[in-house]
Amino acid sequence: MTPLPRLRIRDLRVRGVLVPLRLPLQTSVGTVTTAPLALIDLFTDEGVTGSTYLFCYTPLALKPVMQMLANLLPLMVGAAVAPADLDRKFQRQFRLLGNKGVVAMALAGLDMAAWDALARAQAVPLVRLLGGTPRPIPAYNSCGLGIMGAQRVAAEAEQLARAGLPAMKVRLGYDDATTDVQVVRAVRSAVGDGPLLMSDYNQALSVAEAKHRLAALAGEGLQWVEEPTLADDHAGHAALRRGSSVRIQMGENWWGPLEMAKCLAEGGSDLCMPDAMKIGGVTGWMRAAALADSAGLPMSSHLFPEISAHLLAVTPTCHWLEYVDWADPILQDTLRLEQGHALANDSPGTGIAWDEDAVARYLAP
Ligand code: SMN
Ligand code: MG
Repeated sequence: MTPLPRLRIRDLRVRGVLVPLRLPLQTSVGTVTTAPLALIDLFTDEGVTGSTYLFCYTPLALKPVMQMLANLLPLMVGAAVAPADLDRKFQRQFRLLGNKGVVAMALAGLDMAAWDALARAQAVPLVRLLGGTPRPIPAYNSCGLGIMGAQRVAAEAEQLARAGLPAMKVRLGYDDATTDVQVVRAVRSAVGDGPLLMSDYNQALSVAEAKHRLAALAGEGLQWVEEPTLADDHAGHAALRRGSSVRIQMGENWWGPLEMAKCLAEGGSDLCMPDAMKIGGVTGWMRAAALADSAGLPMSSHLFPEISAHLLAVTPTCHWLEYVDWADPILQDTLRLEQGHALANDSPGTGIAWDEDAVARYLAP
């Protein structure tokens, strides 16, 4: 057998794009109309390239993330493409500054690109490198259904239902509990009894108000309610859980597995949904998956559907993949959806490859 190549980091290319959303999304705390993505290509001496993107939430964060990645390059040129080693090195490097925000995003991007390169070097999809096989993961539709009033949400829900996924997520946080309930009912009557409904408050409520709204939503058959109050208020969410029959879903704002562990230790969530970027890339995800497994918590993904399809396939308590089409316009191949499920690609790596014409079209100024 020919020995596997040992990859060394040669260079990094980072490009910023602003990709318009097909369905703009108004949450309780701001509107997303374009996806500000930092596209990363990690080049190796051996000619293998690892690629990934970072979702920067706001165009204001795009340049700082790109600059941080550029700043990291001299620290790693010539280093082995070894994600655990890079993680150890950079955790130490940023102990004083702290590993959140722009720093954590950049490091997660390097981690995901490194894992992509390793899988490509072995000519296997990431899921196989991680010890699994591509398998169908239940997927819910998270495109659209923003805060826009019962009538418009219901019309959009009807449109989404035709896309064929078995579930969808409604954004809540209207002026009062009655309107939240009206919106959920309007969606339910638009899509019929089939599709399951998730919901999301994006941290909009005080604990007292959240208690009131959870009680109002109790009979509406929601799969979960995301982040009713501030994401790092674990005690607040624990209190809400005790009084609610609706499951609380947390995780998209955990910066690394340690924050997840703290939330779980305080009883802050019924379910969990780490974000592949904020949790620390593939390396962080695998550690989070072990925590969810040991706590018996169903684990879903947040954004990043392409890489999450690989990660969820090796997650012991795999629950739902959050499907968004936000990166689709700049990708050569988009995530496969079949019979209500997402399926990781069976080609080498994560399956992320740029549509260069589209990248040129959406390049950030
Ligand atoms: C969300 C994530 C990213 C941008 C806007 C809204 C939302 C989700 O919290 O869970 O999809
Ligand atoms: Mg959310």
